[in-house]
Amino acid sequence: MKNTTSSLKQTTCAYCGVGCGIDVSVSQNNEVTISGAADHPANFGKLCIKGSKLAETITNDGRLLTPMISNKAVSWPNAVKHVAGQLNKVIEQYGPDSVAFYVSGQLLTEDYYVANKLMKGYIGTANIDTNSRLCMSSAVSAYKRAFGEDLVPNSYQDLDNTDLIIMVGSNAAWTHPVLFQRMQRAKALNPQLNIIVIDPRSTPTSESADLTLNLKPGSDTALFNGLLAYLANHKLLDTDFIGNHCNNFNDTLAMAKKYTIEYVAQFCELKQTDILHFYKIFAATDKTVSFYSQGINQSSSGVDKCNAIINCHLASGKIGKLGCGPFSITGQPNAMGGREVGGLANQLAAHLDIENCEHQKIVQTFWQSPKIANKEGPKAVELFNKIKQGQIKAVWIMATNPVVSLPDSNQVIAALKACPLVIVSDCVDKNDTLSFADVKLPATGWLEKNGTVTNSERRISRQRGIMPPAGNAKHDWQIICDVAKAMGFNGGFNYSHPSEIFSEHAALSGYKNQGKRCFDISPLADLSIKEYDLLKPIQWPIKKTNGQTMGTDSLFTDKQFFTKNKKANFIAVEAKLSVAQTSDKYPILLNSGRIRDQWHSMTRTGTTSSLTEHINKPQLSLNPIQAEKLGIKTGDLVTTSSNTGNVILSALLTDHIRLGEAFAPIHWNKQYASNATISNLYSAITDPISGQPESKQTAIKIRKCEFKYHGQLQLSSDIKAQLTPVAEYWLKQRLNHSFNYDLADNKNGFITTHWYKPMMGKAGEWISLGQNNNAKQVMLYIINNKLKAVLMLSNQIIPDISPWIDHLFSQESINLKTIQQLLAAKPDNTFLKGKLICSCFKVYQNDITKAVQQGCNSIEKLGKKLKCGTHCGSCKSEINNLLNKTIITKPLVIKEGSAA
Ligand SMILES: Nc1nc2c(c(=O)[nH]1)N[C@H]1C(S)=C(S)[C@@H](COP(=O)(O)OP(=O)(O)OC[C@H]3O[C@@H](n4cnc5c(=O)[nH]c(N)nc54)[C@H](O)[C@@H]3O)O[C@H]1N2
Ligand SMILES: Nc1nc2c(c(=O)[nH]1)N[C@H]1C(S)=C(S)[C@@H](COP(=O)(O)OP(=O)(O)OC[C@H]3O[C@@H](n4cnc5c(=O)[nH]c(N)nc54)[C@H](O)[C@@H]3O)O[C@H]1N2
Ligand code: SF4
Ligand SMILES: [Mo]
Repeated sequence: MKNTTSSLKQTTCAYCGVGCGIDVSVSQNNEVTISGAADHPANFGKLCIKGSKLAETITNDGRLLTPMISNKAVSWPNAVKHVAGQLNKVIEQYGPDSVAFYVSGQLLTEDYYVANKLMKGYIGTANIDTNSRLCMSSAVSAYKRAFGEDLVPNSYQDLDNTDLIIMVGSNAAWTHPVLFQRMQRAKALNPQLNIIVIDPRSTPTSESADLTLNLKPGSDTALFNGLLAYLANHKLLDTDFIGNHCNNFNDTLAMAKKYTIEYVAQFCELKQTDILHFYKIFAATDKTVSFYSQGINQSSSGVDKCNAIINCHLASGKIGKLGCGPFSITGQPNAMGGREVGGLANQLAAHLDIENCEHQKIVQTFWQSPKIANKEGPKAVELFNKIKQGQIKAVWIMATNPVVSLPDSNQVIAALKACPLVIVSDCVDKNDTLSFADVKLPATGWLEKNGTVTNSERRISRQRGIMPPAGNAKHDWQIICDVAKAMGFNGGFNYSHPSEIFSEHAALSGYKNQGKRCFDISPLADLSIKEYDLLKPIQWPIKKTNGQTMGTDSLFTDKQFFTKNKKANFIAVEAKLSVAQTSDKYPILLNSGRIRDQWHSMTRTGTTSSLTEHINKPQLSLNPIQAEKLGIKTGDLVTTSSNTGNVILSALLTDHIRLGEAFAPIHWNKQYASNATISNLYSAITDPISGQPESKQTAIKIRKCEFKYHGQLQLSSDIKAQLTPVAEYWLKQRLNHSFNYDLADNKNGFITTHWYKPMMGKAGEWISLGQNNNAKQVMLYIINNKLKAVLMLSNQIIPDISPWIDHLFSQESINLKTIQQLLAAKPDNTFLKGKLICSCFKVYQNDITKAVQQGCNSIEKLGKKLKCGTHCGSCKSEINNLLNKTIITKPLVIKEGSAA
């Protein structure tokens, strides 16, 4: 019988900066059902695979449910008293600069606002930085340089109304899937629309592109400087716009002049014809959006790269018009909200500047605060250096996992070990950063939290508290305010509802503004709790006209910018390659990034088998020619080392990677693997302006890693064992009915009684056949005819049959034939299906290839037959890839009257 729905509410996705609206219904027995919100303008009902599987990640298993001091549970009053007392003690003894907060684009705006207020207005220092430093800070600095304020000019509707999208350093097919699908729909409706992808790798995003430029890593500035020079040389500039609305054009062009096509071809390692093709299309297309992300931002010259792109939009007047503009896409769900409240160490609040006396006065007067920070604080990498050097003695980390995400994780660990007081607020009870926490504070998670987030197109949406907090978890804003009050700061933190914080944030944006700052949401300052609860998604800046509250979709339509003379700034930039360069010792350049179904350090997405199947291990993608020289085949374990550390990954040979390069995903960490934390390999090299780390390039060497003994242990998930593998190499994966551990070691007998522990005291038996003809030893553990564990040992890497074994764990009983198949490690043929492609409908590679052979020669036909790609669409580019092996892509279309 169906449960009657007790509530249906709209909230915003927990993951990426697209900011999709989600309708949530909770049945009377607390079953959560979700679907894309049809009326949310970010997604109009669509969700990607991560978003659509959110309900499966809602569980109290693995949640931090109570505050802990030195790993002992304590009450909230004791935890708050302890944290406040210790912070005050450190401040008293060493001054305000001895404490710091490291926060996150995954906090809500209300949480972020009070964290910033406490540090900058009450403790009185700017020692607060955020993981957005690793993500958006180069884009922020570039917008400020060009427009006078951190302003993303675009809206998603520009993607529906454009004729050219240039994807630079973005793998949106996997990282912003709902927007990518929107671009694909726009392309289907508008055959004029060209999509050009600029990325050293070929990616799922480039599968369906009209032109892909696999440039040399780090060389993007040269490509865009060359475009500026080309526009000037061919008299394709918008001279009116440049003359009337821009500063500093001549100096910028003078610097760009040397970037001839020949020079760019050599610098970027691209073909001259491809470059010319790109330049011609750009020049010929009025409506052009440049859509850029971490391939641009995460660089030691990331700010310059962003400005090189913006320069080309200014020079051609492709800005402030529908379907045009330099669109930096945000990563985290509330990266933009963090920018609004001033969560970075070099901002104040409400887009006000920290080292500007007038701005300091505005904020301090508004807050009525005892102090105001008046100089920039340390940026993320520097902040952790200061902790390591002992200048910062207490750090409070909220909603981020820096041991996994900051470069040079060994140094981050050293800093946390050296720090006398490490406080961590998180939703989960274990992650690599919590391992070093003196105090752990349980925070509410998605569906429990209540507040606002702002997406990539400046759209503020509500995340609504639909479920009660898990255990004793509290909202981040409450935890911060409780600590602030216990520190003695009574006046500024007496909020009883997040809407009060939002109102204050909105009022500050309008305070002494008079049109000087674009960020103004003051018409929302006096929303009642009810109005706040009902707030519909709205884009800032927000104005009140004739009693109507109105958002703004596109900026700069009046050609007015937020610099002193209201003109946009061209910025003269020189192309610089990454600081990290290969050498004889480290001959390969490693790139890092995301995979489709995992989110960052996997604290949520690693917990459901629906998301761990698509790519189930950390792989090092390598060019086959390179791999052959190193004697490496797909599936081999390889040790990958740089001058800062090493990891062990599974090799994947693919011609999508340039020679001399490699790619690894950022997600795996100590919770899931012995040694796969990619940030181990990256040095803490940063952009001199933004402080953003160069997280896309590091020099490595690779060698095949030969272990003498291999093992695979798969345990039924009802065996609640806390296994900490002891093998030299291990990898853990959550499947539907089991956990699977891949193991390898050089010591025989490395699988000691340790592995039998979960079974001890259980009334079952081990069945073993010794060595079978695959040189494997297989042992089964069976309780009352039900399979509970399978252990395989071999002197080679064991072929992965875990999906089949997982299926057997779900069976009521196991028969003799299956036992024999298991002991021979020979799965049913039906389980040899190749890679999972469509996670929504569980469609595997072999199903698709077979259907193509039977005549399904389009995504639509395949969708009809197998349903693949018909739900979230995140797998469409991979289906396309399988199809493309037989179908030739169509040539580029350049519109009539195109440039020379
Ligand atoms: N599935 C999934 N989606 C996510 C996230 C996630 O963890 N998982 N995280 C979210 C967050 S916080 C962010 S910031 C975004 C990031 O979104 P993206 O930036 O799209 O993702 P990345 O995979 O980090 O990197 C993008 C591309 O940059 C390319 N690149 C590397 N070096 C260069 C270069 O020198 N030049 C150019 N032009 N390209 C280069 C890489 O090859 C890669 O394909 O994703 C968001 N969405
Ligand atoms: N080499 C390399 N390094 C990178 C990148 C790269 O491309 N390459 N990308 C960088 C980028 S763009 C980013 S954004 C970072 C991401 O890196 P992180 O921010 O470190 O990664 P997450 O796993 O998202 O960590 C979020 C933590 O907050 C917890 N959490 C979630 N919601 C809440 C909440 O509401 N309250 C509290 N208190 N806790 C919460 C989660 O359980 C998790 O432990 O990684 C960066 N590092
Ligand atoms: S694109 Fe996917 S991850 Fe991003 S907000 Fe939408 S549903 Fe969530
Ligand atoms: Mo990010």
